[in-house]
Amino acid sequence: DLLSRAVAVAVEKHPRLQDKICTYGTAGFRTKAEDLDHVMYRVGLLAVLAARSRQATIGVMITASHNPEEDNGVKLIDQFGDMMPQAWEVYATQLANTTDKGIPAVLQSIVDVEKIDMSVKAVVFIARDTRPSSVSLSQAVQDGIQALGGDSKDFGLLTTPQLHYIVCCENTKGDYGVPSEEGYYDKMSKAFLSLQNEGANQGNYTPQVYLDAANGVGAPKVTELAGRISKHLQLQIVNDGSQGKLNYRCGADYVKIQQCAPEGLKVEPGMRCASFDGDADRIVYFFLDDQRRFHLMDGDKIATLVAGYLQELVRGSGLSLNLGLVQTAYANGSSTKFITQTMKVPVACVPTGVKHLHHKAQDFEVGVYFEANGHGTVIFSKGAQDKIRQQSKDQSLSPEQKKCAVRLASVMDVINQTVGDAMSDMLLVEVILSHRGWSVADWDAMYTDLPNRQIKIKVQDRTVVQTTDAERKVTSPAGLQEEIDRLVSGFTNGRSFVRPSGTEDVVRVYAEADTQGNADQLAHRVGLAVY
Ligand code: NG1
Ligand code: ZN
Repeated sequence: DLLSRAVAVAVEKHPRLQDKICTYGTAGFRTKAEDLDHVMYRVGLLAVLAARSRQATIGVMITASHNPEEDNGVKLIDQFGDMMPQAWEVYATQLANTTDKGIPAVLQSIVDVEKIDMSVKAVVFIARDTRPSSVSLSQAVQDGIQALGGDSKDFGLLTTPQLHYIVCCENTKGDYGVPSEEGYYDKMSKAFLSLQNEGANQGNYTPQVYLDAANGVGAPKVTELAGRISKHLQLQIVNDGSQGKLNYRCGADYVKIQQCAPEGLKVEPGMRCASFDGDADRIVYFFLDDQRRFHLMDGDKIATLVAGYLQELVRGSGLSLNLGLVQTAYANGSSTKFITQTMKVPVACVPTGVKHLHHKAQDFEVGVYFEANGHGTVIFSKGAQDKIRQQSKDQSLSPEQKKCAVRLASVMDVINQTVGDAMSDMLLVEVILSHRGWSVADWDAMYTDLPNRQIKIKVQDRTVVQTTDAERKVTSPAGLQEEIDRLVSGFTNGRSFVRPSGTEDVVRVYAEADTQGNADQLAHRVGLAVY
C-alpha cells in the first residue's frame, strides 16, 4: 500500500543518513543543503496529506531566502496562500526526525488525527529559488509526493510570493487572479499602469529605481515584470545573478544589517535604490544624500508610507474602515511614535515571524504589517474589499471621492495580500511616491530613525533565553531583564531587548539610542550580559 511504498522509496532513494534534529520553525526547515535530502522527501509526503486533508491544492517552496548559498530550506504553503497552522509544523518536525522505518507510523498518526481520506486526489504546486542545490531537493519533494500517490506540478523557478499567489488563485477559482506566473505579472502590471496613467511623474518624483536583486530568483522575475511596466518605471537591475554570488555582500538582509549599500551597485547621491532578498519576499530602499551619507528606508518606513496613503484614500473616498498597523519589537521607536502620535493609526506589536504579523493584521479591516527587515504587505478583510469595490462604482460620489475610491480599488490589485512580496511592495511604494510627488529624500523625511544596532551572540543553548510581551522582556535566565533595564537606563532614548533566533543558532540583541555610538555601545553591553 501507499505507506509501505513511502518507506521503500525513502530507503532506496532518500535515506536518512544522519540523526541531526531538524525543526520546522518560522522559516520552515532551513539548514545546510547537504542535510536536507531526506527532509525534502518527507515534506513531499506531508504535502500530500495536507492537500488531502484540505481537499485543495497546496504549495511547497524550496528556498533559504537570505541565507548563504550553501544553505537551503523548504516551506509549505496552505490553500489560500497562507502559512500552515502550528499543528502541521509539529507534524513536519516529527516526520523529518523519525527513522526511515518510522515513517508509516508518523504518517498514520497524522491521518488519524486529521481524519484524512487517503483516496482523495492530491495536487501540490512546487517551485524553487536559484540555489544550485534546489534542483535535486525539488526532485526529492516530488518523489515524496509521488510515493503517496499525489500529483505534483513543478513551476520551476519562482519567487516565494509568486508561488503563494498562484496557490491562492488556484484555490479561489480565479477570484484572486489567474493561477500562473503570467497571471501574476498581468495583474500587477495592469493595476500599476492604470494607477500611473492618471497620476505619474509629479513633483520631485522620478520614475527610476536602481535595484539590487541579491543575485537571486528575484532577478529574472523582476526582469519579466520590468518589460511590462517600462512606460512608467525604469528599472536598472544589478546583482542579477550573472556574476555575483547569491546574497553575498548584497540583498535586503545585508543592506539592513550592515546599514550600507550592497556591492555591485555604484550609488550616486539622490539615486533611489532598492534591495530584494534571495527569494524576493523582502525589500528595503536606500539612498545617499549630498554628503554621501547612507539612508535606509526599511520595512518600518515602507509601512508608514503605505499606512498613511491608505488612510488618506479610505477617508477621501468617504469610507470608514478600521485601519491598523502591525510591527514587531524590531520596529524603530521613531516609527512607532510617528505612526501612533502623528498619523493616529493604531499599532499592534507581535512576536517576530510573519505568521504572527499576518494573523494580527486580520484584526483590522485594512491591516498593514511589516517587519523592520522589509517583509510585509497589506491585507483587506472580505468586507473591506466589497465596500471598496462598491464605492468605486458608486455614481453618487463627488468627483474627488470617486477618484480616491477608484484608486483604492486599483491599489488593492497591486498588493499581494497572500504574503510580503518585494516586487509588489516596490510597485506600491512607487505608486505612492509618484502620487505624492516625493523624492526618496522627501519620503525619508517623514520621521528620523533612532540610531540602532542589531548583533548576534553565539551561545551554548539559545533556548535558555525566554521572553514575554511580544519578545520585549526576558523572563529567563533570572536577572537578565533587570540587567538590561539597568544598562538601558544609562542611555538617552535607550531601548534594548534580546531573543533567541528562530532560524539561526544565536541570540539576537537589538538596541537603539540617541546616537549611533551609543546604540552600538548599548548593544555591545547587553550582548556581554547575555553570555
Ligand atoms: P529570527 O532568526 O527568528 O530572528 C529571522 C528574521 C525574521 C523573519 C525570519 C524568517 C529578524 C530580526 N529576524 O528570524 O524577521 O524574517 O528570519 O525568515 O530580521
Ligand atoms: Zn525571503
